[in-house]
Parts: sequence; C-alpha cells; structure tokens
Amino acid sequence: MKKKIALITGVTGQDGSYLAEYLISKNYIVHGIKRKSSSFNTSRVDHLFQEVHEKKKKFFLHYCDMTDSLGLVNIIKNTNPSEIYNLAAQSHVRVSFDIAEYTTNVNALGLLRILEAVKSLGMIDKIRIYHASTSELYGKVKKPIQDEKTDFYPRSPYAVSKLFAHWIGINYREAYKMHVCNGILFNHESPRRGDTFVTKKIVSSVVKVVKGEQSIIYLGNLNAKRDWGHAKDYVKAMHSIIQYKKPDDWVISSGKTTSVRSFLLKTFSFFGISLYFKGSGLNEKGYVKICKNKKYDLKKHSCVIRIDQRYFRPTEVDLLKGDSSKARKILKWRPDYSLDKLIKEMIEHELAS
Ligand code: NAP
Ligand code: G4F
Repeated sequence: MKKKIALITGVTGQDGSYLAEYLISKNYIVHGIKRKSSSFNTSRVDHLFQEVHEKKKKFFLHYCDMTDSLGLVNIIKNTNPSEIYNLAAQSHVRVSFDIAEYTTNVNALGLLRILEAVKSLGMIDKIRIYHASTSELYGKVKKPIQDEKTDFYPRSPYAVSKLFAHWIGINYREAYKMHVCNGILFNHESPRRGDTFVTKKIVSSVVKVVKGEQSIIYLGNLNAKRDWGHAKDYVKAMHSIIQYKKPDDWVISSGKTTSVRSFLLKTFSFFGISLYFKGSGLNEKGYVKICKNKKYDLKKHSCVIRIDQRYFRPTEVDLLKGDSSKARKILKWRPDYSLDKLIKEMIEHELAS
C-alpha cells in the first residue's frame, strides 16, 4: 500500500514531536518544518532523524517559517502531502502580550498562508488540513464547562490570533469546500513541555528544591484552573480528527479541572512533602508543613513558594474545563493518562535528566 505523506508545521515543538512519532508508527512518511535558529532547536525530534543516505527514510526536515508564504508554497508543492497538521505557533500566552504583532503574524496569518498555498497550488481536493485551535478561545468563559457550541471570549493576543485562525479555517471550509478541521485542545503537557509553561516549571523547580539546588519557586496566579491532559493522548486525537469523513471542530479535554495551586501541592506530595500557605495576593507564601522523606533536607516552616507579579497576565483565563463528549462518542477518543500519571511521568523524566 502507498504510504501516506504528512506535513507537520511546528514539528520541533512538544506536540509536533509526539505527532511525528505517532504517524511514523502508523507507517506515514513525515515531513516537518523547522525554523532557522542560531542554536539547535531539534532536540525533541533528533531521535527520529535518520542518516541522509538512508534508503527508507521516513522523516524529513525542511527549513521554513510561518511568516514565509513562498517557502510554504514550495514545501507543500515539493512534499505533496495528503495531510497537513498546522501546529506551529508562538504558543506562550504571557509572552503574546509582549510580542503581540509577531504572535498574530505567525498564529493567525500562518494558517491563512497555508490555506492560500493549498488553494493556489490546485491541491484542495488532495489535502486535508488539521489546525491547532485552543481552549484559550473560551477565555472569560461563558459556561462553566465548555464544548464546541460554547461562545468564545479570548483574553490575550495569543487567543485573539488563534480566534482568527479558527474562523479563517471554517471560512475556507465553507467557501472553497476545503477539508479544514479545528482541534480545540485543552491544555496538554508532558516531559517535552516547554520550560516556561507552568506544569513543567513547577515539576522542574520542585525537583531542584528537593535536591537542594533551588530554595524558592516564584510563581504567578496560583488560583487559575486548567483542564490538563497528556500530549501523547492529544496527538492521537489530532490524527482521528483529520481521518473523520467530514471536516469539523472538536473539543479534546480531560473533563477535569485543577488549580495551579493543587498541581503544585500534588507535585510536592510525590516527594512526601506537604505545604501550607500564609498571606494573600503578592504577599502570599508557601511553607513546608511536613517532609516525611528523610532523604530531603527540607526544614519544617521553611519558605519554598513566593509570588512574583511578572508571571501574571494583564487579562487572565480563570477557569477551563472541557466537555469532549463529541470526540469520545464519534471518534471513540479516550485519554490513557490521568493527571497523577502525567505528573509522575514528568517527575521521573526530570529526576533522570
Ligand atoms: P510548542 O511546544 O510551543 O511548539 C510550537 C512549535 O511552533 C515549535 O516547533 C516552534 O519552533 C514552532 N514555531 C514557532 N514559531 C514559528 C514560526 N514563526 N515559524 C515556524 N515554526 C514556528 O507548542 P505545543 O505545545 O507543541 O503546541 C502545538 C500547537 O498547539 C500550537 O499551535 C499551540 O498554540 C497549540 N495548542 C497547544 C496546547 C497545549 O496545551 N500544548 C493547547 C491548545 C493548543 P521552535 O521549536 O523553533 O520554537
Ligand atoms: O502553563 P501556562 O503558561 O499555559 P496557558 O496560559 O494555559 O496556555 C497553554 O494552554 C493553552 C490551552 O488552553 C494553549 F493554547 C497555549 O498555547 C498554552 O499551551 O499557564 C497556565 C496557568 C495560567 O493561568 C497562568 O497564569 O498557570 C498560571 N501561572 C501561574 N504561575 C503561570 C505561572 N504560568 C506560567 N507560565 N508561569 C508561572 O510562573
């Protein structure tokens, strides 16, 4: 049987790397886009890389950038994919307030450039497109549990840029009958998560604290709640979404919501450490209540958590909790990971590195 060909933008990111692995395991040829950087940016996919002269190569990387329309046209033309997964983005919400124009250029116009490339190459009937939409679109949530029908209220330049991409995908689907799907994915994490996202930051900092390499962890809003899953489960959903006979929009979520504070407490509890908090707002502090494990030299009542204004966003998303019934019913998608299993895997990875 002829192998399917997939093109992944953002292949060097958390999701791109898991998706590339998953598609290769399904016998795809995978082409990925990496951007030019002065330092190495392929560590998440280096293990997939094969020697250039290898005859049965399944994984190929191409230089391009989501801001480079002609580059995207050339790659799509030369690789001839039947599926494009658009995962590339400036994906950090806090940072999007600092670089709003760039975030918009990459996240909003990036998908538009792909859609126009496919259209102008006359490949509309040959290519299915998956776009990485996001639960950030719900922002100041209109309902306590969000599904495909819940109204959006974006709260950051990142979310607004993704709102454009979400709707331009739907518009090209309706206007030109393009097979464009939006995966409205809630937060998903893994050992490969970028270092400055809150779960990875908490896990790596807690490990440093128990090893005696760091004394204080500085965080922002501990009361925000997120619906966290594992990226490995979520890339499987991306594949199912693009296979489905008609292009559509799909919520992918765990259905449970947990505060940043609870995530922090859970992570410490894996080491037999419990905390208590005193003070409020920027003056709130977290202290060691009990350290059951004698291996860790953490004194009772020592301060380990402080709040830093710089990690707050000008406008916050307080609560996310997704209802993925549609994907569970129609696509038969089910996550394998619980939050505890995710945290355990992230801690084990951190301890080993
Ligand atoms: P990530 O780890 O930040 O990866 C982003 C990828 O995009 C990286 O490969 C990055 O390249 C690439 N990229 C950034 N700017 C680019 C540009 N100008 N041109 C080409 N490539 C560029 O993000 P992720 O967590 O894997 O998320 C994947 C996608 O899903 C993103 O679109 C994100 O917004 C969306 N999403 C994520 C979540 C989540 O919880 N993870 C939830 C909903 C939606 P470098 O490696 O060189 O930086
Ligand atoms: O881990 P975060 O930075 O992720 P956030 O903002 O929810 O965005 C992620 O998920 C979205 C899906 O809903 C994606 F679209 C997006 O690309 C990205 O992957 O922050 C989570 C929460 C926020 O409420 C933040 O205010 O944690 C809070 N937080 C508290 N202290 C912190 C910190 N966030 C970060 N990054 N760093 C802190 O020190």
